[in-house]
Amino acid sequence: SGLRSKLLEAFSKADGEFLSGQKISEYIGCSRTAVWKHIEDLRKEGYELEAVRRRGYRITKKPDKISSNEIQLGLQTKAMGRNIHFAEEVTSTQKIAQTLAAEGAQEGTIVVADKQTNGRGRMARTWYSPSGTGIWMSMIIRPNIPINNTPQLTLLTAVAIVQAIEEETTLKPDIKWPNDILVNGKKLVGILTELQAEADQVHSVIIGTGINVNQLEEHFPEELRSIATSIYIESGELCERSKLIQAILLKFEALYSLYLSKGFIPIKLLWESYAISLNKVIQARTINGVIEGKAIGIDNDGALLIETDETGIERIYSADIEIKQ
Ligand code: BTX
Repeated sequence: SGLRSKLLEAFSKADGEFLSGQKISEYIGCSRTAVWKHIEDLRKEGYELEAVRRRGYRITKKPDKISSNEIQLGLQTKAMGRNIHFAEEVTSTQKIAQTLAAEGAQEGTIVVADKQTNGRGRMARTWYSPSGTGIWMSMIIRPNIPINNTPQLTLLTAVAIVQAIEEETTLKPDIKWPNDILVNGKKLVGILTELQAEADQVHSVIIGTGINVNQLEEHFPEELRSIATSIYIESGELCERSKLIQAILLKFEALYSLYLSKGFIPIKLLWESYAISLNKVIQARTINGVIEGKAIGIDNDGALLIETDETGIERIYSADIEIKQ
């Protein structure tokens, strides 16, 4: 609205100095109460404002905007992210990518949204995807691989994301099999891999990644605060989402081309170097029950190998794991 841009203009002129409520109300021509309401609206949009009695307000942090242009400008990939579908708000980027993939979208097409109203995790769980702070992205790829190998792509994606985060921030994230990226034991990233296939022929793989970037602790709902974290919470520094997306696409493209030419082994070695769950006693909750034992590695499919006291070595393809020691 006009008032909103006048308010932002006033702050921009103040150049980081405090602006009193009185000054603001004169500048934009509204009451002090209306000023207060506009300030609250700015906060909801992701602005951070410091309020000091008798001095007024100043903006300490602006929201990080994301758009197709921003992702495209400076992107160094050949195919990944060369076709961008961006929307401010969607139900789920996975759902849109599914439709695009079925309609024949080219490999490397990405769907990015600023906010998801129905972000999905595995097994019908929800993924909290508020606006202004995270990366909610789905990538469409069309590898010529057997269906059984698709879990490898989840591991490959995890490596690409960790490498990109290491490049763009001061963090050193860990990977927890199969799809979590953690910092200090809390979830920073979730990956959801889905596929469209027929018989043993993969038509497309849709890799969804959810990354908490600039959230503050209080931005997370209560029930997530003890398990979720963001780049900002962990590093104390804001991270530009479009830059991080570009880095992820570039790392992904390099690893994916390595994978297509040399197979899973080089990816597996990289993955193992970031994994925290290996050589630890873990408890895996699968659809068929709970398995407890030592995680000894992943096999060439990407399955987790667990050595148990009772049954020897078990291979699991999908589970939630908890590290015991
Ligand atoms: P998951 O099933 O491994 O994890 C889901 C669980 O993670 C939830 O049940 C909740 O406990 C926790 N959680 C929910 N939201 C968050 C969050 N923002 N940060 C940390 N923990 C959270 C992981 O599933 C796969 C998530 C993929 C999300 C992407 S976003 C783009 C794409 N579109 C879409 O709908 N999903 C994917």
